Amino acid sequence: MRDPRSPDLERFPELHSRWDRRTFIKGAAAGTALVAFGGALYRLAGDDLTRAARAETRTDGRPRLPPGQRVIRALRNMGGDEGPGDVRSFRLRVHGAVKTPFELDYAALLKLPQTEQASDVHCVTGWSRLGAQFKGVQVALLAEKAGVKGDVRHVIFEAAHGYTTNVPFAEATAPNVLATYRMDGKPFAIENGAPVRALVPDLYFWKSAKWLTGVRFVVRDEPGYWEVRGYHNHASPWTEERYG
Ligand SMILES: Nc1nc2c(c(=O)[nH]1)N[C@H]1C(S)=C(S)[C@@H](COP(=O)(O)O)O[C@H]1N2
Ligand SMILES: [Mo]
Repeated sequence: MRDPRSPDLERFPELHSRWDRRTFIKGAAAGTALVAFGGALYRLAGDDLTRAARAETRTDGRPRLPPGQRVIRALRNMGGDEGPGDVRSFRLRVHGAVKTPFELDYAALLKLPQTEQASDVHCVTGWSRLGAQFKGVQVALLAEKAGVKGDVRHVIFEAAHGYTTNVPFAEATAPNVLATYRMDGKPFAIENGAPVRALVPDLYFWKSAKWLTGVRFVVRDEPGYWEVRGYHNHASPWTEERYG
C-alpha cells in the first residue's frame, strides 16, 4: 500500500553529508549475523521455518513456499558486478516507449509516493527469504508518470555494468513490484544492491536487479543477462520455470 505521508526525507540518514559506506557495512552485518551464528542451530531453525511455510497458503491461493525451495533467515549474497552503491551518484532513468522519459536522483525518488510491504523472495538456487519488509516506489507509478505507450508489453530492468532482466509489463506493474531502497528498515548492503534495487517478488530473484540504473518500457521482449545464459525467460517459482 502507498504511504500517503511521504515525503519523509528526514528519516534518510544516507542523504546527510556525513553518510558513508559504514551504513552499508552495518546493513551487511545485520544480514550476516544469523548465518554466522553457528551452522547447526541455523539449519534446525531453517528447517522448522520451511516446514511451517509449506503449511501456509497465500491470499492468491498459491502455497507460501514454491516447490523445491527451503527457507533461510537472511538474504544470501549472490554476487554480481557491483555498482557504485552511493546515493549521491545514483540516477534512475525511466525511459523507452513512453511519452515523457525522465531521470530521478535519490532525493527525487524519495519524494514520490512510497510503498511499504512484506514480501517473500525466492532464489533459483533453492533458498527463500520470507516476510521481509520492503520500502520503495512502485514500478506502476513510474509507468504512470512516464506515460507508457499503448503497445508496451515488457519492462527491462537495467543495472550497473550492463546487467538487464526482462519482465512482462502486466507483472512488472503489479502493486508489489518496486524500486526499493529499504529492507527491514535498513538500507541495502552494497552486495545486496545499494542504494536501489528492483523487487519482483513473484518471479525468481534474478529478476530483482541489484544496483538499479534504469526502468525501460519496450514493445518487443529482450531477454536479459541470465535469460540468454540458459535461465527461463519468465521465471515463475510456482511452476519451477528455472531453466529455458
Ligand atoms: N545487477 C545485478 N542484479 C542481480 C544480479 C546480478 O548479478 N547483477 N544477480 C541476481 C541474482 S541471480 C539473484 S539470486 C539476486 C541475489 O540478490 P542478493 O545477492 O541480494 O541475495 O540478485 C539478482 N540481481
Ligand atoms: Mo540467483
